[in-house]
Amino acid sequence: MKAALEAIRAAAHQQLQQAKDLRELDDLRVRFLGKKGELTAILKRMGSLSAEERPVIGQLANQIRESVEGELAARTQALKAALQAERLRAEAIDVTMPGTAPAPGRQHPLSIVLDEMKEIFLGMGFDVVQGPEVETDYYNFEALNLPKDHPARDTQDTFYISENILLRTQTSPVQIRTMEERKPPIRIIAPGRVYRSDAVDATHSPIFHQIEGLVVDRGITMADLKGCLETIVKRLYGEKAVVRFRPHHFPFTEPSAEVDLQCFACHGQGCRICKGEGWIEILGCGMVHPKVLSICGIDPEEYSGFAFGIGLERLVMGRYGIDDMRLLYENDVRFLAQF
Ligand code: 2NM
Repeated sequence: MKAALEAIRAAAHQQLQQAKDLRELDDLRVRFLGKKGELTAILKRMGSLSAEERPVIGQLANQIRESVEGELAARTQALKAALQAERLRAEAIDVTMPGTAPAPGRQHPLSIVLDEMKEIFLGMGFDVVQGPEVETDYYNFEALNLPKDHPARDTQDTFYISENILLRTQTSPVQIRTMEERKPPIRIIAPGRVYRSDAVDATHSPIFHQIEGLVVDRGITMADLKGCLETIVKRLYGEKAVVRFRPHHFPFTEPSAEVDLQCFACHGQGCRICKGEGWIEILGCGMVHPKVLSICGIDPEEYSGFAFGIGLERLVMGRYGIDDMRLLYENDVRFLAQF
């Protein structure tokens, strides 16, 4: 019996050392220490022993049980530690690896040029004002001296929401609202989105941007208009920029003019960029019509003013050599990343 017990001790020791995982260890625990295990089987046969042998074998059996239990606990501990170490190794994060940098966003070319324009006008004492994009017929047309049958009112050009509500076709309604609210002197620009029912092509979009300006005070003349606009064009295009004022007609200004920039590529000779004209139209302007001033509650006998409107898209396209307006709205990052 003693030999059988020693054999169990040796077998248990050898197999515990060889066990490769926790399941194998548990199988060994059942096999050696369990109720139907090998050690229990031997202890059951103790009844057959003599009174002298019984305590000796009993003590040895207990010793072996304790030693197997101890070794089992130690091996379990060791295997758990190895498993944990392996998991930590597998899940380890190398904090010294370079991160994936998020691509920084960039300013849209329309915003770059608009910000530059605002900076120029703020420096000349203008306020930047905003107004609604959904307007009434009154502010978009009526107050601007556009008679009911004027072609610019045609539904082909204007997005109507109802008979009297529409998407503004220029930012002039902002200037009407400002003249109603403020007393002269007024010096404002109204930049913003405007809407016209145009088909999309390389030079047209139903949504585009305008910067309109307005100056109202005592004694404002056409000379103020010319000086102000020449200054702005030179700030934008450089001191060498050459401009000309060409008579035009707008219902809301009298007299009215369009301003052309001499083509920087051919200096007025005519080339592909200016389509053979030698000049590129950049803005419309004029002295605010006395009727418009009256409508806004400003006495045209006491005050006069000038106004102008610049298309932002055309400015941006000229600046960066962009030949298709659609590029400005498609938001293709390969395009936008270039500015
Ligand atoms: C332009 C051209 C000429 C203009 C006029 C006014 C207002 F409200 F004062 F009457 N605002 N903007 C104006 C004048 C706009 O855009 C090409």
